[in-house]
Amino acid sequence: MKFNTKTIHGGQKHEEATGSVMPPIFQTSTYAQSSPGVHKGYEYSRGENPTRHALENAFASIENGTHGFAFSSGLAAIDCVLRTLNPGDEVVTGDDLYGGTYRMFTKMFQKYGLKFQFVDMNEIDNVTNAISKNTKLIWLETPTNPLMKIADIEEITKAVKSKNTNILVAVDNTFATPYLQQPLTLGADVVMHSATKYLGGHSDLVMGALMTNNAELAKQLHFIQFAAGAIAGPMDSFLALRGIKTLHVRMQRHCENGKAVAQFLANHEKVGEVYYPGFKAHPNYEVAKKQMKDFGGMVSFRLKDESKEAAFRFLEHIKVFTLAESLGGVESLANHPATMTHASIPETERLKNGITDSLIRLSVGIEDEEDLLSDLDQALRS
Ligand code: P1T
Repeated sequence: MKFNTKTIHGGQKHEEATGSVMPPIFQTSTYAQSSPGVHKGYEYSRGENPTRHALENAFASIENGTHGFAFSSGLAAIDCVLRTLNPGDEVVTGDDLYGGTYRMFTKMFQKYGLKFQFVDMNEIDNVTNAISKNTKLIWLETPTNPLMKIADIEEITKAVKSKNTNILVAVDNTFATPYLQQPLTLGADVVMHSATKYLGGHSDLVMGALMTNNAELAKQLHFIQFAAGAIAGPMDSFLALRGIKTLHVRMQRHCENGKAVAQFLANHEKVGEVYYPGFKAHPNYEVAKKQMKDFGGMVSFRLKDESKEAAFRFLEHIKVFTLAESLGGVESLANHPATMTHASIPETERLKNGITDSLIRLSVGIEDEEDLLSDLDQALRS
């Protein structure tokens, strides 16, 4: 199956009892047994639930994986991958990450003896030079949140595996989605999503996903999902499955509108730097072009007036865009990373990496381009 067909049919089958085209919402915690241990494959919904199972099959299919797992949030999915490690193990990751991921690495797992190195993934040598005999995991986010840096998944994976085939490469594919890039096909071992974002697509659920084609790793992830318990519920699983079925058409429009917004901002007299991997001037444009089908719907920028007041004035005047955390829904959102999504990063780290008060991040939705551009223009002139 090709990708657009997969989003609708991949890993899916009609429900057997009635032919129901969509899986029913099996809103149950438990399942009747005829004798102790004798059941129909389902014992307790933390372990298995048919609606979640249908979604997990779809998750696996769209990322070209053999196994998919649905969690109660994106962070719960990241937590699951990190729990495969042991005290003393090391992780090499990027210097621009979602604030919650950074917080989990530094505030949750560091105290259990994991060590994290944050490097600029632009240069593959930065990654390989950070590898020690204790390195067990490379955590890539590409494009990064919020500075839209691009890491070369295929080349980094090759370089890492040539040093040590046992090091796992994980990719947070939230910003790109499998419509734009498929990390497992590029050699990665596991893909993670905040399915809260583009996979769900409608800002109506919080969910995480893991996909892999490594059967041994899948066994570990499944055990942790069951034993730690951060599973996605049946209703949310149904919503996410419905969302995935339109991923390709939504992404196409997100990309078109993202391009229009990026170009509009780049030509606007009030706007300074624009961060968008589809610009030839982007430092990783060539990698983005090679690795991604298009450039997505996320755009970050700075105002020429770099004061916090100017950024806040813009964000208080947008009308079609909504000022809110999150991204990837059909509606356009704007975010101030320094005070919202990335506030958990210590100020000195934030500033060193470029998350200043003048930085604004847009999640460009699928509304009419004209309405989006005129809204931005009036807010920029406010
Ligand atoms: O919010 P949650 O579903 O737990 O996912 C966490 C997460 C992980 N990875 C990336 C790249 C993310 O962007 C996120 C969540 N991000 C936001 C809420 C945000 O507005 O950036």
